[in-house]
Amino acid sequence: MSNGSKNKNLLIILGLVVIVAIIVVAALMTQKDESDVVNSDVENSLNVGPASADIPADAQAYVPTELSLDENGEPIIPDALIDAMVTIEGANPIAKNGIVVTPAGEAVQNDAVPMSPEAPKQTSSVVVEELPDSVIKLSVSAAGFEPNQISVKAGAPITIAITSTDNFTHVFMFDDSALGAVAVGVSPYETRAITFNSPKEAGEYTFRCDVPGHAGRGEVGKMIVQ
Ligand SMILES: [Cu+2]
Repeated sequence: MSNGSKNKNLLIILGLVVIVAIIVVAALMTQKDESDVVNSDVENSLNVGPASADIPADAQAYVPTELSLDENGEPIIPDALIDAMVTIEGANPIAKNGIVVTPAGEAVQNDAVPMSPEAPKQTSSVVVEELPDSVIKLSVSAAGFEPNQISVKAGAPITIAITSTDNFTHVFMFDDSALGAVAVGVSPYETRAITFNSPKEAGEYTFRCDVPGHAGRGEVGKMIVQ
């Protein structure tokens, strides 16, 4: 082989290497851009960091329900609902970056008016024995909450289920207004649940039963955020 054709082959190989490198870099950048858009969109409105690693392993794929349609009649799926998960049917979906969102794909507001569209919503009645392991299960009766202390990771998407274990209606609520929208009401012997992002700020968040007289007789507890 002459020196000339050796050099030519070398140039061709070098050229191929450069092209492959460009393709790889371009692909990586596109991927990064897409996830950045989703993160910043949803994060900004809630100020909660990305917590995809905190999505419970036993969550299931979320099937969007309340979607609007484009001019061709195709459903418009908001970015936040693409590959979203849900821990319990009827609870709020969790976007892939770990932010709990509304069925419209907006970040849930923990300080919204309870039951408003921006608030995390409680599920309808569920069977406590059928709930995934990752769900934090609290029972409440005239004797108080059991357990009356729970620990969660800051900013993580968490699901709390409340079960009334006596003949009373009970209403689970936090004392801090920053969590004022996180509310669950249960009829006697009923279980309902709610999914929301725990506060980003570590600390102790006390909760109570909001039915008059119930907190006074000991239906109180605390959530430790770490
Ligand atoms: Cu109560």
